[in-house]
Amino acid sequence: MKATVRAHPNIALVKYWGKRDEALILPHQSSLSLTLAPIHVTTTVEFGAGSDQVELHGHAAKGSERDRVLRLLDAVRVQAGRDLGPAKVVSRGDFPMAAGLASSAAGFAALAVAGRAAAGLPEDTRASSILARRGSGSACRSVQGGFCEWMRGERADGEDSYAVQRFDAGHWSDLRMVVAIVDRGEKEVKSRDGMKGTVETSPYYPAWVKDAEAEVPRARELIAKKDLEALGELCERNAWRMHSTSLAADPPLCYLSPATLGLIQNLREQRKKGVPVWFTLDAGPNPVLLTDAAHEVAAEAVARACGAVDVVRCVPGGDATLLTEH
Ligand code: 2P0
Repeated sequence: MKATVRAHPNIALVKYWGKRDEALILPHQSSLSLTLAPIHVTTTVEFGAGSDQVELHGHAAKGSERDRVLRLLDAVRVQAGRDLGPAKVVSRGDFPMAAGLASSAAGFAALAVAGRAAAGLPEDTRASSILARRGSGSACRSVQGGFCEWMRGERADGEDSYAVQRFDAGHWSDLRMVVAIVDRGEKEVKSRDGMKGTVETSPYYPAWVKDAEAEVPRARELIAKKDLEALGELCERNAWRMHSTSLAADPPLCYLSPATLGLIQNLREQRKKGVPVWFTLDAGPNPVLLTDAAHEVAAEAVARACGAVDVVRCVPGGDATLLTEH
C-alpha cells in the first residue's frame, strides 16, 4: 500500500505547446525530449492513511496543486477497481525549483508510477505515461529515460496519447545539457495559461503545430546518427518558433529576459570559435545549453560570463525507478 519512486525531469528538444483537450491534457502536436540526470524528484505514495495529505517540497500543497495530485490518485483507484482509502503523498526534488526545469514533469511521473505500485497494479510504462500526462503533459515523457517521444494520438479519450522511449540514455552518453539560471524569479504566466492564450489568439499557432509535428521525425533521425550540430540547429529553431507563436498571442507572451537574449545570441560567437553549443528555451528565461562532454565546462563558463547566477550540468537520465514497495 506504499511505494517510493524516483524520476528525472526532461527537457523537450521539440516542444509541446498547446492542448486540444484541456481536461485530459491532449496536445495538438507530438514532442520529443531528453530525460535529465542526476537531478530527480522522489515521491512516496501511501494508501490507507487517516486522511488525504499532500506534501510537496516540504510544504503542505493547497488549492489546484493539491487537487491535481489527488485527481491523479483517483484515476489510480479507478484502475485498481477498489477503494484504497485516503492517500498520503510526500514529494521532494533535489534541484533548484527556480531553474525552470519543470519539477512537475518529474513529480507527476514519479507520482503515477508510485501510485500504481502502491495500489498493487503491475508495472506498465504505457499506463503510467498516460496517468502522468493527466497530471501534467510533459510528465508523460519522464516515465522513461533517454529520448522519449510523446505521440499526440488521435483518439478523443487520450488512450493513444503517451510517450515511448526511442533511444535509451546509453545511446548518446556524452551528450550534455547545461541549465543556465539567469533569473530566479517566478515566471509571470504559467505554461498552462500561456499555451491556452497562444492556442486561442496567436495567428501563427496552426503553423507551429504543423512545423513541430514535422520536426519530431527529423529530430529522431539526428539522434539516431548522434549529429550534434544538426540537432542543435533543430533545437534552436524549434525553441524560436515556440516563442514566436507565443509572442504573436494577444496579449503577447514574452518569456525572454535581456539576460536570456544576451546568452543565446552569444552562442553564435562560440560556435564560430569552434565550441559546439546550442540552446533550447522553455516557458521561462533560463536557457538550457546543448553540448557534448568535452565542452560542458566551456559551456558553463560561457553561461556564467553571460550572467548566469547558477548552472546545473546534466547528463542523459534513466527510467523512473521504484525504490521501495511495502
Ligand atoms: C515542453 N513545456 O514540451 C514544453 C515546452 C514548457 C515549454 O510542457 O499544462 O507543465 O501541465 O500540461 O507540461 C510545460 O508545461 O503543462 C511544458 P501542463 P506542462 O516541455
